[in-house]
Amino acid sequence: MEPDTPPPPSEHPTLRHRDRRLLGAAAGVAAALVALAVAEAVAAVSRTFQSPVLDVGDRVVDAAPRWLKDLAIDWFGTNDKVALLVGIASILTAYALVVGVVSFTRRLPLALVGIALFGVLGAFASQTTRRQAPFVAVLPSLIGAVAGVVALWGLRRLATRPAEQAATEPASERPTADRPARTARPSIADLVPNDRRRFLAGAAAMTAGAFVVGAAGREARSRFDVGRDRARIAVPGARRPLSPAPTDVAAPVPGVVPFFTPNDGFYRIDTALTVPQVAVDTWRLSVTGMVDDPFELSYGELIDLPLVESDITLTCVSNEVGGNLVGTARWLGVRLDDLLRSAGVSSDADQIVGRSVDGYTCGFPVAALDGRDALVAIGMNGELLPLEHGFPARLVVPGLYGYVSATKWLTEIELSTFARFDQYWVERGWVDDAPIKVQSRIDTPKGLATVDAGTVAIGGVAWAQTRGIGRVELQFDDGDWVEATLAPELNDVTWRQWSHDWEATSGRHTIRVRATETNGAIQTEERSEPFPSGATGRHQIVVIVR
Ligand SMILES: Nc1nc2c(c(=O)[nH]1)N[C@H]1C(S)=C(S)[C@@H](COP(=O)(O)O)O[C@H]1N2
Ligand SMILES: [Mo]
Repeated sequence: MEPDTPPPPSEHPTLRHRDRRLLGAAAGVAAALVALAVAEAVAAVSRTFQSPVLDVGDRVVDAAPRWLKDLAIDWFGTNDKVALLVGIASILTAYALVVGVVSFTRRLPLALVGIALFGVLGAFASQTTRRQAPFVAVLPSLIGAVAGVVALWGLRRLATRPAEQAATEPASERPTADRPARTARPSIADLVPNDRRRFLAGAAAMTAGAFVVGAAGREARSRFDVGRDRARIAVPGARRPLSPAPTDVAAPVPGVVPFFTPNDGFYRIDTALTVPQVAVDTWRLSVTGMVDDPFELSYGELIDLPLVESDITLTCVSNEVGGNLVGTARWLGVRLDDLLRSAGVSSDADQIVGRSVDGYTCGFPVAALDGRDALVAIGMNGELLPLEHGFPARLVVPGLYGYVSATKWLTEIELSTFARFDQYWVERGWVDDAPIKVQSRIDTPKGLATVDAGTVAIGGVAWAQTRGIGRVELQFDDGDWVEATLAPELNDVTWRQWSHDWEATSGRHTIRVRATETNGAIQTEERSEPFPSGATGRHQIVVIVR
């Protein structure tokens, strides 16, 4: 056959079904990327906007049942947020593939409705997140969806022979009695190889453009990052500074955690997918609710109040026996009782609610303000609060699990009652009064470690904030409990470190630890899950001595 001969009409190279599906899938993904990129770019326009992906992610976090959250933490640990975003990306991709295939094999309008629906979902998420977003927050989703619709429609056009071309077709293609006229509307069946090249070029250009625009949007949004603001603010001094802690509060055994947990190693637990960026110039802390004189403070006014320092061990209720969702810091802040005294708390109020800029809430008894150093903290271990730990201000209440007390990115303290208001985790079944339970942990040796026979240094931490640790004991295999050596107590709201020299004989040994509070209460051996009020049970490890 001569190369230039056009194919006979009967072999006109229409697109086979499989190819349509492939091109449709590619078009779907390209259009989805365009939609997401445009949404990111729009989200970069204003601080009040948010990436729709993150909005949807926040919704998923809030709506996920507890077993799913537990599973996510089990599988992914503190990477659970990354896992969630990867999950959302996978679902988005699958959805885009389906929409694309539908647009190339079935009805284009159906596919366009599919994209529009996705925009509506994003808009819905933006309106129902905890941080009461203004109505304009729907714009990134909606404009992104429009861009996606246009992109998919355009790609379909590129893959389809324009209708006018039908008129200029060779006579052999004109309708005859036995070959009915094609519909005037361009049909996917008309795709010719030349168009396929244009289609692929279009899809590739859209994909590349989406990455550029999306990355530029993310980059532009970073101008709202407050890390630089924070770096410019000097750490204010305390009216009541603490002297440096004595060094002997740390157990003299390598392998035990440092007494003060470094900020960058401090556990982080929150429901925020991205760290809230709170600009100090517009931030306000208000004291509201059942008080005589509600008031509001700017950041400057807050840090000008008398500041105190206090060493406090913070603990997460989700900490498993032996876990590390616990850390100690020297906090700098305003005493909450001082702050509330100036507002005049109603005698009917029994709950102090802390509200975060991201809508998170905690709540704890007014009765917890019994003289302990409950703080509106602005500093941590000699620095301003790190962004992850609640910059510009957070609550820290000694003796209560973080979820009821330690609101980060704090913006409102509301006096209320337990009857009237359930905070974030109480709505999800956790208890509303959550004192920290006594716990102890073996830090060294590590479980399943192999050690040499002879003297083995064992060490760890124990905590019972507000009651204090009076004794720590160890049990080797099924022997008698032996007392470990306690490092001096710094105060009764920090953990206490302990150590013990063990004469290890070869073989496989189980080591258990238990703590006793200064009031005589012994840590129970009864195992219970963190839900709904904190784990109980004793930490034990197995070591191999050779
Ligand atoms: N805004 C906000 N504050 C929050 C949380 C949260 O999800 N959002 N989590 C709480 C929980 S469950 C704990 S244990 C502590 C953890 O504080 P950290 O991340 O600084 O260690 O913060 C508390 N404050
Ligand atoms: Mo927590």
